[in-house]
Amino acid sequence: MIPVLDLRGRTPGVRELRATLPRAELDVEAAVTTVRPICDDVAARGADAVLDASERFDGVRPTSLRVPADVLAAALDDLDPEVRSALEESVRRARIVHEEQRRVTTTTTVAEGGTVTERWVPVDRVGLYVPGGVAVYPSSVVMNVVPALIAGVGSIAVASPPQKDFGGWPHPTILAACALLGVEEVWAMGGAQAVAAFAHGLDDLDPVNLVTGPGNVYVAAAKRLLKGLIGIDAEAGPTEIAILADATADPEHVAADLISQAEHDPLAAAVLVTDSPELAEAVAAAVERRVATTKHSERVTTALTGRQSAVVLVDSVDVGLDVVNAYAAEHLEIQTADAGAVAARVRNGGAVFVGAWSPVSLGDYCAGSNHVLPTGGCASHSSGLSVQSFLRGIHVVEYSEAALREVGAHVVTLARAEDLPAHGEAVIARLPELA
Ligand code: HSO
Ligand code: ZN
Repeated sequence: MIPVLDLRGRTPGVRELRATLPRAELDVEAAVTTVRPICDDVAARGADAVLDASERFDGVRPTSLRVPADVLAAALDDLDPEVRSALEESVRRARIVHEEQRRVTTTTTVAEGGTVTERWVPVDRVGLYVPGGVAVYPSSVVMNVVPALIAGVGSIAVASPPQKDFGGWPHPTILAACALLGVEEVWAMGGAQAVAAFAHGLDDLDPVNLVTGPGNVYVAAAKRLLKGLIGIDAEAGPTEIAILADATADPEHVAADLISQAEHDPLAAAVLVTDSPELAEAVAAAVERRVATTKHSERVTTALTGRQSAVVLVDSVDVGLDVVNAYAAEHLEIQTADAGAVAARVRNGGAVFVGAWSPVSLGDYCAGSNHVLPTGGCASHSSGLSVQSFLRGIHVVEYSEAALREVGAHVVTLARAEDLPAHGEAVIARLPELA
């Protein structure tokens, strides 16, 4: 079922691997063309434009864009107690991990009387996007809100698409998760129109400084279009799982984990990299069997048979490491002998799951790690969502007269070298002896 890519007998370099390894092709640029008029319309007509777009794309026109407080409270009251307690545990663990990401202000004395302080300042206001299309993700509320709260963001707004089956409000579990976390500002809006509303503001919605959270290609396109006016975390693409496994891996675990992420999206990518043809065969058989009975069988089959998924056969775990490092998966599992040592050699991966007992779905919900992660190979240069995503590091420079005098001549020299003499004159105005 999963296409096979046989790299045995070869040790391809990064460039070749990038060209050969399967990857979902997401045409964000084409989607930008689609969303541009929607975003412009929101900028021009505000809430009416958002409501029109909701009607068109979500098939429902919510009675108000802002979710009323009593609807939020009722969602939490009605939440299944078991789901509530699982969400609470998810929040508790995420808090433990993200608390450790707090940044402290540091002051460095560069020269006597000359200091540079780095102050970490949260953005004033964020818009958190929580998808609600193919699936609804209350867990993504946790993964966005927890780091924003710990970063100290003063104003948090959440947007999630209106659902026609729930009176035009976002999915009740999403509302309940917001209420659980103390988020009072929730908007029934999705897609590009939600990102545009966050960016431009509406009559009763203050524009935000930063939009984070995963979404479909139209959300990614709106983020690309409006980046600059707002900050963004990333242009999230379809989810990806890569598993580096050897003969010691349990094929049932490997198959279950590949399917778990394929379940997200027909475009989701599942890639098994192994030096064991026997394991590859056993996994293929287990996948076949499991797919037949899994709930979202059709979606999973499309994902696993798509050109973005593959079983990659390699000669050794070492070559396998080259492959997974070149691929830079959103999620990477290491299911090999001595998994910890192999994982330590991973350079590129949004999150790495080590050994037999750390499936990706643990990380999706309850490991304490964040599940908003770089996709599409972006793990080679970017990190997942964290407290840091909501902070800016501001350098505060304070030099005394003596400290400026000590280095002033160098400033004047460099200013002249760049043919920017007025830069030097700003120093000379203070220290005429440097003229
Ligand atoms: N695997 C997804 C996150 C998620 N899974 C939410 C289940 N719910 C992207 O990391
Ligand atoms: Zn998932």
